[in-house]
Amino acid sequence: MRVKMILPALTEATSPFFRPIKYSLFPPLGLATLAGYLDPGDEVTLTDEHVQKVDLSDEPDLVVIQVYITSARRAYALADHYRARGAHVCLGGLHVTSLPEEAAAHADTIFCGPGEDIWPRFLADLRAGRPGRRYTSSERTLAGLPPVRRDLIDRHRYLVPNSIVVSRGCPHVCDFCYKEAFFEGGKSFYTQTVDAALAEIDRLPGRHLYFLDDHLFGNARFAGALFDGMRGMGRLWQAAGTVQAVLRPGLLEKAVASGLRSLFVGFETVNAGNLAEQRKWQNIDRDYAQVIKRLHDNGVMVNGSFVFGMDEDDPDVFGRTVDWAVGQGVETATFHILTPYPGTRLYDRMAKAGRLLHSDWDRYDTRTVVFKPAKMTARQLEDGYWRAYKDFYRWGSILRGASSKPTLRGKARHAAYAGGWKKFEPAWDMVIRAKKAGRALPVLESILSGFGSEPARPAADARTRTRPAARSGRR
Ligand code: B12
Ligand code: SF4
Repeated sequence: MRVKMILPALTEATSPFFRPIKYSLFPPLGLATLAGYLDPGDEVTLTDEHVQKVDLSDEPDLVVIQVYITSARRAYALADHYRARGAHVCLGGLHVTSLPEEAAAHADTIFCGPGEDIWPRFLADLRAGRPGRRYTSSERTLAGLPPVRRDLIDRHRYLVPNSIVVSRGCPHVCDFCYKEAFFEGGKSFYTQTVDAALAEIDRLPGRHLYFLDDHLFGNARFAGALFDGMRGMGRLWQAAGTVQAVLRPGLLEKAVASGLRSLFVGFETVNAGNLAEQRKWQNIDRDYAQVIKRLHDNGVMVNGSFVFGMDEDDPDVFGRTVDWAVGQGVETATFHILTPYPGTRLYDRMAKAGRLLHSDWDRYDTRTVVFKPAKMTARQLEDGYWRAYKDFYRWGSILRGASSKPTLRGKARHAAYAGGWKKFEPAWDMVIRAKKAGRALPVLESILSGFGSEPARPAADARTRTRPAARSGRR
């Protein structure tokens, strides 16, 4: 069987005017996972449109497309194209799960939820000549997961080719998150066995790993055993974690001993009122400054994630957030505009209140305001979001953040890492366009390895302990 797997790109990722670095970070892990279930005799290709052109002139038997909200329009166009050419077209992923009827109009078969149970079931039905129209996941396990087909990925196109997930979902229930809708009808947080996860890590070449798990630390027993098992493997790794997980005694130390060097932390907001509104219970009353101090004391760089536009946010929120993050010595920050994804509680709440501005999914990209904010105008929110990026990454802020590091090397590394992401975008652009993203990996590895070897003891005066109510942020 000739199988074509496609991760379609949203328009801006293929635009000659937009920076492609974000889209050249990670390979399409979801599709490579599904490819593991195909037969050895199947002829399979995997195209990631963020980094490659899709050849539309071929005639595959089966087309498998992963649909995110922002790439839905493109995904449907590709699906229509291949159906017209006689292929059996499968659509799955987050957006299909949120809006199955919309997707079904463009597919022969749709898939709701994670693929590990329904995808092999569909393949068996297809080979038996009776493929269904819709498959909905209910059995949630990663037991017996075949090895991810990394051989289908052109590693050199990506800055971080070794992305990996060893769990699915998350134990929390934040209102704005995709996960409750996606995992409906079964478990919404589960892990591989520690042995299987270690075996997957062992298969990855090089040193650097990026765990894309929603909450790698979510099951403390699993995470602790995983980190113990990784000790001595010589890995350097990055991941996402929650405020709560960082504060849990012992786990962070194990992570660091196994090679953790940078953590994406979902602070989300500097207003405690917002946390309750978004049911982000796990962050309420946590000492956010203590989280950053603990990470820095352990030599871990912080990528702080913040969401703007929650109902307690007023036009001052941008300045307050940036000021707080810079003052804490946060190395990099990711800002988002609150975006109500279909299927989430937030979406239902906004829809009921008549606050949604439109359903143009292309613009549900966390950079565009798609709802009426409570305490500012949509324009103020969008302008403030862009200003936050500009203010956080201006040299003055980078140097102020760097000055919170106690040693000269620490200061230099802060400036190199923070400046490297944002200030040298034209250089990244050239590297990526020359299809040499993989060549930048050793640079990233050397910055990360230098970081861990020298825990950055915080300067006492640079950090005042703050609680979310006063001036902090999420996961
Ligand atoms: C890595 C990542 C990226 C990477 C790369 C994406 C990639 N190469 O796949 C980059 C940086 C490019 C990216 C960009 C964006 N992302 Co992103 N990203 C992720 C992240 C952290 C991990 C994805 C992943 O690899 N998961 C692991 C694999 C194994 O799971 P999976 O891909 O979901 O695949 C499984 C199932 O979905 C299913 N499945 C998927 N497709 C199909 C198809 C078929 C036929 C079948 C049977 C099953 C199936 O089976 C797979 C195995 O279980 C997720 C968070 C998350 N937990 O998903 C956010 C996430 C997907 N991103 C999100 C968003 C909003 C974006 C952006 C719009 C903006 C932004 N602010 O980041 C852009 C644009 C994306 C686009 N192209 O349209 C949202 C999506 C919301 C939505 N409803 O679509 C998420 C969920 C983050 C969040 N919590 O809000 N992202
Ligand atoms: S902690 Fe993160 S992944 Fe978990 S439900 Fe909240 S936003 Fe989603």
